[in-house]
Amino acid sequence: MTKYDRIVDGIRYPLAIKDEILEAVKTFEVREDDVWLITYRKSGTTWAQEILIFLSCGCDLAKRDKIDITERISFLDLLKPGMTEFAHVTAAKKPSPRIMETHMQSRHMPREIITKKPKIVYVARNPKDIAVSFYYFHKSNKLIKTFETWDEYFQAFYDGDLVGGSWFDMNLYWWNRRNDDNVLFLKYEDMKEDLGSVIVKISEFIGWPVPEGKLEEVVQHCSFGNMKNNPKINYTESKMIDISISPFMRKGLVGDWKNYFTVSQNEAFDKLYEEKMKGSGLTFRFE
Ligand code: PPS
Repeated sequence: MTKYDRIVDGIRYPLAIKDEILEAVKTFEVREDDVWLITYRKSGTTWAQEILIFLSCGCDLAKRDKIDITERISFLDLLKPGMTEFAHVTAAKKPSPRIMETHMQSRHMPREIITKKPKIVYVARNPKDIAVSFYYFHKSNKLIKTFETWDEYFQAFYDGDLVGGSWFDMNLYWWNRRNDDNVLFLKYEDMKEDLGSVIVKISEFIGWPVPEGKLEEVVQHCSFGNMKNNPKINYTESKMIDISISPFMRKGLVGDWKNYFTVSQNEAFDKLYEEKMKGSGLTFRFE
């Protein structure tokens, strides 16, 4: 246990996510018409979230502008200073179709996610870029620990000992469910390469169409540059994130890890990656 977090069933959690919340979330009532966005932190959640919100309002910018993200998205692991009602309680009162979001590992997520078969969009990102993005998130997020050095942080990431637990466990769990009818497994790197195709996939999977001739506009709306400059999306107004330390929308690149991993860290991580991913068939683009 630290000043910020503790371990529950092998997974590190911020202290503010109390045991009773974790217990209540397990029996949270999932609806068949929910859309669930599930990710390991820093995988492109906010990006996919914006695509979902935009699609859900018919890609109408005026309608989108009126939407408050925290109202539209029910984020189960939400922590906000001064929060009076926990996310699962608020979500239970929301009308369908809800857009639900979680970073929880399988052992803590609502059990009905499996039995009710809501639509699940899972976004994965290569772990090296996640490591760097998450490092800056630890620095700027006031509710989680800041590491003194990159080396100290790297070891914790390597050990799967950060808030949210092991990247390998979570990604392999959802990869093994990728062929379920209700699961769409996406990769951040593919979104970077061809965002339009991924948007079409999401749109067809959920059944929220992109109006004829509007795809380019959706791609533009969800581009890194546009999202970085939109205060409704980029967390500049958040009390939880100190953007003077690091902006939430930081670089949005594939391959930034090369500026941080030392040669020996990279070798050690590659070895671990090979062991853990062996036989899974799950691959990532790292540059
Ligand atoms: S969180 O805190 O877990 O919800 O973070 P998450 O949103 O999953 O991930 C944040 C990283 O995603 C990048 N991002 C984008 N990249 C490319 N294009 C777009 N539109 C986009 N939107 C968000 C964001 O910049 C973070 O990555 P890094 O590498 O830190 O820049």
